[in-house]
Amino acid sequence: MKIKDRYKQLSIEGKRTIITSDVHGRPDLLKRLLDEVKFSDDDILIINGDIIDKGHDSIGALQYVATLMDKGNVHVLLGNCDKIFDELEEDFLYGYMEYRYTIVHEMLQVLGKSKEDYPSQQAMAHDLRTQFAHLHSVLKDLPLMIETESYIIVHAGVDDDYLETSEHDALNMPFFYNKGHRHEKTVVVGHFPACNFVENGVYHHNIKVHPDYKTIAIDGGNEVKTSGQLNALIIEADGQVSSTFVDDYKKALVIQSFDSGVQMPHTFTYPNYNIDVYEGDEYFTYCEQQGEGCMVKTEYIDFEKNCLKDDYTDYFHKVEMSEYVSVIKRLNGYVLIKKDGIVGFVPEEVLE
Ligand SMILES: [Mn+2]
Repeated sequence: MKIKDRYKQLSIEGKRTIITSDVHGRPDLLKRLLDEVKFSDDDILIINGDIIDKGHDSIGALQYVATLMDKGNVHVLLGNCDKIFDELEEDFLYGYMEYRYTIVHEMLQVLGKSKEDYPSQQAMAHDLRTQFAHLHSVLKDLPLMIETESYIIVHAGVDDDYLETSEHDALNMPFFYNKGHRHEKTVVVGHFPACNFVENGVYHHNIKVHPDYKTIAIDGGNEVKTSGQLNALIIEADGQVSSTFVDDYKKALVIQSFDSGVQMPHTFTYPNYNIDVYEGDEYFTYCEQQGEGCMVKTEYIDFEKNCLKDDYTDYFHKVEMSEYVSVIKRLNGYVLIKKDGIVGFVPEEVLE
């Protein structure tokens, strides 16, 4: 299967168009996102793959997306995670299910069964496909790409000869944003969280528009990254582009202004977790990566493996008294927050 075997041409000219991706079992966030952008019947919505898995409600996400698709102005693309109904017999499935929460877990729960209740994996696959045919049918014939007047929309990436791109590459290509391409049209991809492409040492999950290539990465790392979010790319009827996002972190009131002054922030993201670990205390430890030094919050360090446990930024936010910020994680003496979409620390005493 190649893109040329299953793609869709769509005219969006003169229409406001919303593009999102990587909903990952969060119909609640998708609903909030559509409220946030004031999605209406006059707009076009494109969901760029990965409706299911990782989040807690893949079945709900599929059902919600199915009702949206009935509207006629909603177009859904296939993502690699949405292929799971075709992978029920695969050897890797049970191993994958050990570390990822999937729609298979949910379907088994609905049936009140566990995988051990079946005589074989084949028997389970057959039962799930029969009992949940209505869910499978939502995903079965989704296109691999949507092409508009000015955009190519695909879950992970395209080759230069884009119609010849294999299904596997269209759904799995990992670093397309940095790879570049030769297309006249702008390529919009999800799949690989945009935060992994670090610019100026800043860690954020907002949509990234490549400065040199006509590529836009829209995956906000929802359900994948500790501080992730669900993004929307908004293309106005006149072609103007903007973006917004929703997340569900709790807000906290700033009770003391804080400013750590000028900084040159460092951010380390997956898969670049190896570090050299030097001196530190219970709060921060001095570390280096390829000669670049920075202070790492000590809880983030795996001292046995000399690596980070998660994406890390050493940025400190400037905050003003009586504003609200989103709390990602409370750590020893400091809190990881999100402000204006950017992730960074503040001392714990500045928050209520
Ligand atoms: Mn994906």
